Amino acid sequence: MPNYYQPEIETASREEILRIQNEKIVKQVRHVYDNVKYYRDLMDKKGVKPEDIKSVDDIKKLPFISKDDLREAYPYGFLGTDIKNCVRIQSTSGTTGKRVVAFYTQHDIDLWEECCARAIVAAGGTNEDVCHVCYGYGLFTGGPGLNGGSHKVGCLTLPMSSGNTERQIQFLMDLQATILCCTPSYAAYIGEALAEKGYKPEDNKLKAGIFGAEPWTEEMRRSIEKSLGIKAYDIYGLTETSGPGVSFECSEQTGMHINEDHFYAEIIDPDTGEVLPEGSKGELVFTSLDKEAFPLLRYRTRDICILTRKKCSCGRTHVKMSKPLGRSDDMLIIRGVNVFPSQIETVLLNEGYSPNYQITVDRVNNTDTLDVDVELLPEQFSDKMGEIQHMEKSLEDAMRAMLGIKPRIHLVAPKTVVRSEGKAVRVIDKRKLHD
Ligand code: DLL
Repeated sequence: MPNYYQPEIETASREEILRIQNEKIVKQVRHVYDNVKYYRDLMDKKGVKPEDIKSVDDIKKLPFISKDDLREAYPYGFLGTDIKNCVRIQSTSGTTGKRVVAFYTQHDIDLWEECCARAIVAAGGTNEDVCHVCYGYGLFTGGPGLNGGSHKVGCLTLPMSSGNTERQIQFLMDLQATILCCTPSYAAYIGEALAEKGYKPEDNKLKAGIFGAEPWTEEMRRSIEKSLGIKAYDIYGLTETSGPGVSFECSEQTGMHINEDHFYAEIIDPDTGEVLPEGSKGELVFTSLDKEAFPLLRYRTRDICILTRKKCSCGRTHVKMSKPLGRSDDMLIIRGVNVFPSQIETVLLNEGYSPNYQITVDRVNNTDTLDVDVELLPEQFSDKMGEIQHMEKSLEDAMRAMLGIKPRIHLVAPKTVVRSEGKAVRVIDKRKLHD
């Protein structure tokens, strides 16, 4: 039986969703125009007035905004309300340049937490669950978002934050956690650490995991589901739009329902800005529909996705987005070939290797190099040089078939690739250092 947190809106007819969106967009655009000078200037420059926006169909008339705009307006330039109405800030995990700082009123926090509650209920959560949250707490939105959603559902919430895997495992087992929330790379690590302690997947009480904040493949999903004995659900979001919960997976596990009563999604051609029809692959753009403190109109996420309104067996009617298929800005171009780290991960898992790897890109004598350190599983480990070389070669061939170029593979001993407790840093691009 499908479960909903807010059944009325989650299963509303398309006409009803559109009616809500049309009503909200008019107010949201007026709110932004009246309160956010930075965006008002952009609208004026484009010659668009708030009264030109009568429905979501008119959104395409509005100017885009990007991370660069947010950086330029840092810290208060996009604030949509008086600071005295704000109760919280969160910030991006970015390590380069100025961080994005997002503001929240209590109304904004309530809506955000409701979105996360929808995700938890879609994963089977009820007030009988013990929800172990080991996304980072603090400025990062993962911990606070899922923590708030878990409270709203009425789960017993373990606000673990990230790190200290020993302690994570002790609480997870002792308190018999049933839902695990963290990045997929950390979930894989927890699975591995449990196995090392001699636990089998059936020894824990977990039934579901809610994993997001970084790209992960279907192969990675299957591997986590197996190691923890759970069903693994994807969750998506970004600080700019409030945090996790912009979209979430349901029992069908074929994409994430976007909470369309709060966010309007478009897919555009990243080069021309042209809005693409449903089913096309392109850059995801979000418009908030009812935010007070940090409303963003036509925010370019840089995430490459596909949207679909195909009927979903879970009964939800909100549009679904594919897993992000990469980013328009972190796609690697190596010797002219576009390479997504997720393609490398897919090959590794298909070939029976672990999801612990590190990609290094460099430029030597004006030629790009691609090196991948791949950790061997204990049972693959061998001290025979010939065997290792043979495995490296066959993995290189499998990579070439997928990527179109051949990386250098280095099989390394178990436990030598650094584990991440938050978002995994999969790629080191040394070319940037030479530029
Ligand atoms: O990562 C919010 C979040 C926390 C989402 C916990 C899910 C769970 P930022 O740090 O601002 O916010 O990073 C946002 O992370 O534009 C995507 O590129 C990527 N991302 C987020 N969720 C997913 C996902 C949080 N499920 C950026 N799959 C986004 C792939 C994801 N990429």
